[in-house]
Amino acid sequence: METTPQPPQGAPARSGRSRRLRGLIALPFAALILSGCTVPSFGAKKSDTTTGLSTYHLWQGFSIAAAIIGGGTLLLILYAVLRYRRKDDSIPKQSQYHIPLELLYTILPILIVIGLFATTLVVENKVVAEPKTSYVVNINAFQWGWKFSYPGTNALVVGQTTQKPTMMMPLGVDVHFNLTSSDVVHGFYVPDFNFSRYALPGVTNNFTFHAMKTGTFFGQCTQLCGLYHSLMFFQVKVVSLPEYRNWIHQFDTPAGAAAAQAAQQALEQQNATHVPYKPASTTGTGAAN
Ligand SMILES: [Cu+2]
Repeated sequence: METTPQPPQGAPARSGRSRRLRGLIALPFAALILSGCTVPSFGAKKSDTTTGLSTYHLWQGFSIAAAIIGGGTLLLILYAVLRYRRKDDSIPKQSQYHIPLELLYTILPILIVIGLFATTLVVENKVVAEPKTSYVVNINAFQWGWKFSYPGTNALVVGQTTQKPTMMMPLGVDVHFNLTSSDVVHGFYVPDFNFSRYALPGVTNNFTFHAMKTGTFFGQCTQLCGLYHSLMFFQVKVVSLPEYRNWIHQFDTPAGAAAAQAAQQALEQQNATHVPYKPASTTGTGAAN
């Protein structure tokens, strides 16, 4: 009698198991790809200021540490699950009270936390440091726009609702900023600088930028501050020191002074009436735009 070869018993169960195993191994990689995780930036921006770059490097360090620790933990779990899965009713060798191992998994996490804390402290101190500098910009946020003034000079830039004012700053030097708000809480955020800070009424927030690259960088308000919050944009333009000085001196000319005065008047009018600026008007932007 002719017989057809039969698959050995248990084969479908085994192939089902290996499919599950492959799925389990693929899962972390799929999560990595689907989360849009980019290496080596891990989704962050490489900043164009010295402090922003330090923040970026800190973020990279944290991401790499998390990947190593998370990956290692996952591998250990998978190893234990697969290697010691139930095969029969016997109890596998027990290895509790292994003092060196217990010391290792107690001390190692503590060292990791100390390392992360210490590096964070170093970077935070760098970000909030206020080195002495003669370059100062006052930033004032209001509903709904930005005013940039330069103490000791006539330079003034005001951008109201529907405008995008440009804050000028020089390249390669420390620039000190005093950030205030005239009315409610606003948020001063420049993504390319990895920097965000509240603009609070009645409080002056200080910080320093040291730009490493010329260019124009986008900024916006990040606190829901009222009706026209979504239009509270600005730009940061980093230029060479001579260019910056030239720009400041423009405001000493009659035309520059008149533009600055018009900007100031338009701002006062808006602050008094809370009526958004009409883009059809010709006043309000200062000589910078
Ligand atoms: Cu705002």
